[in-house]
Amino acid sequence: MMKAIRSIHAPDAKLTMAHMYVAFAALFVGASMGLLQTLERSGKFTLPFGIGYYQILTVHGVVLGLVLTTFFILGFMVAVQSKTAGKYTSGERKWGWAGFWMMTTGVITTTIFILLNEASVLYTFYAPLMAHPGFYIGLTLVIVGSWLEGFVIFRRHARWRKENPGERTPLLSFMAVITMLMWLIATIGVAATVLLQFIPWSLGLVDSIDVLVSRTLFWYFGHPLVYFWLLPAYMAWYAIIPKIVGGKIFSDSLARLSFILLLLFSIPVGFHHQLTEPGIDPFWKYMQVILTFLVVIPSLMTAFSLFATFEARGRELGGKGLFGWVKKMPWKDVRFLAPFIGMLWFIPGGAGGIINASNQMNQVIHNTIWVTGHFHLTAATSVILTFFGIAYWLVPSVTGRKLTAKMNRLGIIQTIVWSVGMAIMSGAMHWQGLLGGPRRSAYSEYLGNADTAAWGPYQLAQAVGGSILFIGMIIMLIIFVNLAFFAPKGEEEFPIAEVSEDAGETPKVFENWKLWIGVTVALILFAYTIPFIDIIQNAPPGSKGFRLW
Ligand code: HAS
Repeated sequence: MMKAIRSIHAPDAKLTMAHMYVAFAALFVGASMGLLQTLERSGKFTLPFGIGYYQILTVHGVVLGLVLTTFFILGFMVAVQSKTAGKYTSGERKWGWAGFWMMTTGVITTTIFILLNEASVLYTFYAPLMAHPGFYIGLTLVIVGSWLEGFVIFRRHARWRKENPGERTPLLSFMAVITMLMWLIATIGVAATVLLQFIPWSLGLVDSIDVLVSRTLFWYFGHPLVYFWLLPAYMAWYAIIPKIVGGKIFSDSLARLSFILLLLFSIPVGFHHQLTEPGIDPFWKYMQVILTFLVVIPSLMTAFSLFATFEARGRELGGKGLFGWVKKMPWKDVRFLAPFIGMLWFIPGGAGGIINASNQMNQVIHNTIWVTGHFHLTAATSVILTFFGIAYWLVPSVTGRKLTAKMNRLGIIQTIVWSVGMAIMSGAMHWQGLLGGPRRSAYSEYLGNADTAAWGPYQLAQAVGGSILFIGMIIMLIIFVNLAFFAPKGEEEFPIAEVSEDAGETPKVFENWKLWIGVTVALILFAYTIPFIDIIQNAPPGSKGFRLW
């Protein structure tokens, strides 16, 4: 029998895998709820045992949007940092575990109150809906736990710099720092609203809440939240996929620059989720829309850089003509196929984002199920297919097992099933949204009305797509369990690409953290200070709220 050879230090691998177990358990719970939602909305199915639609929608959003993503990302960061910067000290690892357990305790606490139907407030927990204090306290634990892990990532990077003075830091380690920095700065907003507004209010210490302040603080966090999901996918696209296709990173500088731009511009743009809200000066909405369009630039840079990598490699292998290189890509390797299909879906997904950000068009799609269609393409396809693509090699690589040809084949089937399911579901959501179909609405309470009957076919299509996605989720779980526990022992590559010889020197300024954090803070202060003072000074009387418990 082959010996198990782990690609990273064994105790670091255990910490990584602990995150992966929670992430994939979350996938099971969350995606099952998703199926139930589409079935309920089709009008052909009634939820059993008095379970409410908004209850399962809350489980779905919290467990997939906050738990699966955060745990997967932190597990991936822990592994990447250990691989590229070197193993952690036992002290660092202890803090990592402390963060992990704090997050896990938070998840359990939050889940209990959602399951008790005392926190059916959806993942955005908009006031004046009031959940049980346990829901908010659980979320706080998740955030503080993630901060601890973030500091471990920072410390390992800083230690590498001390150990290698004057050298360019490993690209993936640098990217992990940006990702966690963005998370840290963004979560200050949600921590502020939860600690200063929601917890005192739900405990009855104060009797009302300022709704606009809470929504503004939430979206200050909410937009960078989606980039926190995206950046790890970009890490794989920039620095891992080139190795899988046998090529090189097109440019180290370009990759670092696009991560810095994402850090700068992804936080001061939260108002683009609040374009229809009264109480925010239109001038500041306009400013934040401009900043939103600036954040599109690094994504376009990413698209061009990836094209360049693929094309250069394809031509090296003899691909001729404009698209001859496409044929030379390793289509039968799921480590490439899954993230590549994710990239393809990001083209319409990103275009949808640009539509959303355009003020006039936002008036058409806001609060319609178009938005749900948008984030199922971006988050639930581009990002998640890339996460699956990472899991196919990461899990066996850190556990000392092999990605077998059989699991590779199953992964290819998974990618196709997921894409077909999502094309049907998300396509129907976009279409129904354009016709004015509302998001977050139950058939039993709204969609079943006589005047909404015309939406029936779209809702049915969503149920068909949702059922196909459910099958995709089950296939993914089979692969995960196989790779984590049953795949043959051996050695699986942890693919990290080298930078092309043709790429220029990376300017030192990219590693000047004081500068980039300073500019980030300045931009946030510019985009938020005046409108925030305005919101507080002109606030209407606080809302008493609707207690759900
Ligand atoms: Fe978004 C709402 C604007 C990107 C997620 N978004 C949401 C919500 C979520 C979400 C979850 O301005 C709902 C929140 C809620 O519950 O209310 N979004 C944008 C913009 C972008 C964008 C401008 N969103 C994302 C990403 C997400 C995500 C990424 C998750 C991961 N979004 C909005 C707005 C709203 C919104 C408004 C509020 C709507 C409302 O009114 O409620 C941009 O960042 C998109 C830029 C992307 C591109 C695409 C680049 C393409 C690439 C792939 C290249 C492909 C290759 C392969 C190389 C410009 C990088 C090619 C090979 C071949 C052979 C062809």
